[in-house]
Amino acid sequence: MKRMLSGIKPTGQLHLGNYIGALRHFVASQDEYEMFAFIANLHCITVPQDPQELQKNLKDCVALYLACGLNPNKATIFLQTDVKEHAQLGFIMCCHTYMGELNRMTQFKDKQAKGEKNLSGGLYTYPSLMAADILLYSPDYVPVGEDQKQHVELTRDVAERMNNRYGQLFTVPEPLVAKVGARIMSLSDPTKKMSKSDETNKGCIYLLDDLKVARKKVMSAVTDSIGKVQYDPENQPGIANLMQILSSLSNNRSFADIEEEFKDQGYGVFKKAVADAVCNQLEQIQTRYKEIVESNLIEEVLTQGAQKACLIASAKLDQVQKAIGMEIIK
Ligand code: AQP
Repeated sequence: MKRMLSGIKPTGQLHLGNYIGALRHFVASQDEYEMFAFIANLHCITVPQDPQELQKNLKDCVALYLACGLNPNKATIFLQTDVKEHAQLGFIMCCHTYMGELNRMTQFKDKQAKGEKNLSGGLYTYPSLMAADILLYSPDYVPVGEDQKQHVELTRDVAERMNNRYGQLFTVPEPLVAKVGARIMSLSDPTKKMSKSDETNKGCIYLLDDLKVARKKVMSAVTDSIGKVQYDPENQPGIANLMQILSSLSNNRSFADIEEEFKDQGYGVFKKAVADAVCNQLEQIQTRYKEIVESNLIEEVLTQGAQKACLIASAKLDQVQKAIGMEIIK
């Protein structure tokens, strides 16, 4: 069975972009692949966090993994810091990543360009830690949204560099980026990605949003004055984004099919259909979420997941350290 790994950093509440671009693919893949899904709590602290809020977001993230359909009997679900090897291999990876490579990473550059002050060293070197997160488990595939593809490509480069230098250490993974839904845009500004760090909250639908609030966000989504439901991301980015959302939430329905259904309808009717699809999905997730947070499932799943992940990660770290010549006793 081929292996797949992915993670989410709950720097805030998970949103529809995380679900469409990443989570639903984890769920769809768990029967066909050996799936590893982790919660990237080290990555969370690359930006300032309120401790109580972080705790809540981490627990919610596990609950949402499960509520969205990840099955702990099929997928290994764990917290990054429960497997200490991530931080240790992360440092080794950092020592094999060039500063020129880190300078090219767009996520860091974007934050810098926005003029954000006091960016941390952890944020700058986070792609090296991400390489460690991936390579510890030798996955064949890493399903990600468009924004993370560059980081998986860096992971491939560092893996190949180390394989050339020390002998075959790492499986070089492939990023898997879906054709539709890999970059869900903000509803209030469809030229920007839907993000946890949305300052206004209006453009981002959180998976735990009240259904009325979510519906209102869709109904107020920025569109255009063309008045035709058609897939034209360049001239109609708002409508194209809503079409991506509707397609992703309705069994990857084709754009042609959506255009046909709404060809003689106004944007109001189309937005209502998108809002119905979004609220339907959120309702299912939230019902299951409520049951999970009232049970002991979160602790059980994380304990079981960490045990399995630790075995694999410690063997890989040992192999790497031996190959580099770092170990004496083992
Ligand atoms: N808008 C999006 N559309 C499609 N996929 C997305 N992903 C994130 N946003 C979108 C994918 O979700 C997975 C987990 O991402 P993450 O939460 O670890 O990091 P991120 O991409 O930095 O997410 P945010 O919401 O933009 O966080 P902040 O605001 O903290 O920077 C990844 O596979 C990602 O591609």
